[in-house]
Amino acid sequence: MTYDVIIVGAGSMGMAAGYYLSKQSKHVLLLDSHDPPHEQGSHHGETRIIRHAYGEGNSYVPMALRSQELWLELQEVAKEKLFIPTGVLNVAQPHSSFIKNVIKSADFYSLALEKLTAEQINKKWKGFNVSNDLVGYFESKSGVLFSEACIQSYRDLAMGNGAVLKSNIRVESVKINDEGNVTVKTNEGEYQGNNLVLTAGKGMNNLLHMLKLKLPLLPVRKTFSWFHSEESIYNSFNFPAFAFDVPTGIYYGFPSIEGAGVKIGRHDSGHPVTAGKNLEEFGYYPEDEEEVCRFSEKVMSSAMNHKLGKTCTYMNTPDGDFVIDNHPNYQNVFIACGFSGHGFKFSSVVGEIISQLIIDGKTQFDLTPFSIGRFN
Ligand code: PYC
Repeated sequence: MTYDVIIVGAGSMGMAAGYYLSKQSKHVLLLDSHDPPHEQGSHHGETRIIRHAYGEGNSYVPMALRSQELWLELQEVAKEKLFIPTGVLNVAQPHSSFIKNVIKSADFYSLALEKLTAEQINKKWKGFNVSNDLVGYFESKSGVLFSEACIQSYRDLAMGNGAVLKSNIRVESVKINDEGNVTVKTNEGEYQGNNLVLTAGKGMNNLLHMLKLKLPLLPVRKTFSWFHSEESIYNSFNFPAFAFDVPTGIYYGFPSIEGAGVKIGRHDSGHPVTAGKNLEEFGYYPEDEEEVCRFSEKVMSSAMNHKLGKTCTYMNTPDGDFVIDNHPNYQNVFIACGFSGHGFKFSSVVGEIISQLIIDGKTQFDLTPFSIGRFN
């Protein structure tokens, strides 16, 4: 049989695409090298931030707003708790380009944003002890997504719509013939399709190589940590998610959700991953723990001890912007990758966009910033 769409990589973007395509009666095959949601890619660790006013640039805001709508819709349909409106506090020195973009994008799209001095931040949330050189911008409507639960919800609904998922499968080759027919050969057999979606996260360089395309995607090992924290101060009803662009690095974090403890990670830096090699486990590099501990000592008012750390992978592009485009030689091959550590919040809208491109041949979103051609 021939599937309407074969999706290689059923993590955040792929599973969402599988859902939106199957919802419109497309016959979809999803292939994944693990059994999503899982801990081998970029979607684990329980939580992700969704921000609307966007430090990475204005062009992301329409997609962030549509993503938020889709997450709320998914939450309704799946009857699962997928989002909590903790608000997100953005903090930086006033000259930071990240914070300037937060302000600019909020102005441009009329998003509610509350400006706070360091003193006001420390008064509003007694868990912070932010220094006077920093300013904050608080967005109350944004918050925290439960990443694995989001993927599980998409998975359950897509399966209910008739999508087929083959987990723990290895793709050995991908071929497109002169008529545009897609053949994906795996360790469990061959599959045929009319369209191909490649959303395989850290597996993308290998897959793109099979289709003779090279993109500047750099897999980087990242870490994040949970801290023992005072629940009465840091619980998700009283404390926001946050993003700090400070001289020592870019850090993000989450309130303690149901007693899990505050979670903190460093967004910039990290160690490039060697193809085919497993990530070194958390703690291999002294900075895995040291950097987040130093950050928490500097900005939190209450002492926190490190509790648990995990690793994950970012697929970084040179400019930090995503890749969402067709393969230059095959109009029926759709590529979404290079999410550079800030993609999860957009996975709902990216899934919808892929379904629009396949079914309608167009989308209302401007994908120019995410084109493959920008690397030429
Ligand atoms: O984009 O907000 C974000 C984020 C949080 C953690 C990694 N990225």
